[in-house]
Amino acid sequence: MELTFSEEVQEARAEGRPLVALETSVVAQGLPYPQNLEAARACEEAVRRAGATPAAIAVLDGRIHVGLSAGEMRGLAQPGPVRMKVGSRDLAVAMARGATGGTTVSATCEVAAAADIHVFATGGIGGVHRGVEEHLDVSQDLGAIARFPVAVVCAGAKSVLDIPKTLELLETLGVPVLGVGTHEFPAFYSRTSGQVLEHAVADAREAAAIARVRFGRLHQGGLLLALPPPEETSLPRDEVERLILVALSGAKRQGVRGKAVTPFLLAELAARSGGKSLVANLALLEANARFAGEVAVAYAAAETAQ
Ligand code: PSU
Ligand code: MN
Repeated sequence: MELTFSEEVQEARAEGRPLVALETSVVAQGLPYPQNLEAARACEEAVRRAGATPAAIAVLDGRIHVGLSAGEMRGLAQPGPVRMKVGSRDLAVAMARGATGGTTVSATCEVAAAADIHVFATGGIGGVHRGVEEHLDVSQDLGAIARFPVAVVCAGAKSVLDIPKTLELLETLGVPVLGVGTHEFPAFYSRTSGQVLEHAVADAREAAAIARVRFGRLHQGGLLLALPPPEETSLPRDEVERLILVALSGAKRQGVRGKAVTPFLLAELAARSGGKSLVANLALLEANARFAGEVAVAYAAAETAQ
């Protein structure tokens, strides 16, 4: 894969220092300006404080970038020309047409693996949407996580999705889902979902050790590290559920379909929660980035030890 590395990422690679991939669909589609830019910067800083190097991934003018300069990130975040939402299946179109866009979890996993980056921080993954029996909407994120050897740190999945079915499909695809300090799968804004996980890890070291075995010794695909969102800014489940029901009925009424569904629901939730969902979202993104940084450091240390 043809990749364009930022100077910072290039140096980290040359010195064998730990890297953390970051997605940018959250910047281009998931959050409003200027919170999207603040979130991107906070995530990059959190990764650095943990001792790793951030590698935000995006497609700029048809080239796949691994690591963005401050100006490039601002360009993606600022309102202006429509930015493409680039999933794995959109990569070829975006490149051939010289397009610019933010990469989703699926494309970010694929690019990270090609860049030999094995840890990736996002907010929440895509998954099986509610009402799947009618519209068959299942995010390509799940297949990509299964396929590419990347540990994806997330705050679980938003309950705009069907969380039990999402977990079932992850099992079908053979993706380990590890709770971080908990046996309960988190629901993004809320710390609980009612879904119990078989396996939990206590800390970044334990997570990195499992990732090492899976990628280095077994040559298997990705895994999910589910970190509950920070307590202070998390929202009660019933409050989120009420907002989601309104957002979902809005999507149905307006006939929103395909890749437009997730950005539509996210914007509706932000608008209807009076900013509380945004505060929660920023806090969990940063927490995930910090933990991913710690995992990347531990992963690199385990490599040296082997
Ligand atoms: N979930 C969130 N915030 C997000 C996304 C998902 O809580 O910003 C973004 C991610 O980039 C994810 C993508 O990979 O949406 C999934 O889109 P879809 O459901 O269309 O596959
Ligand atoms: Mn979809």
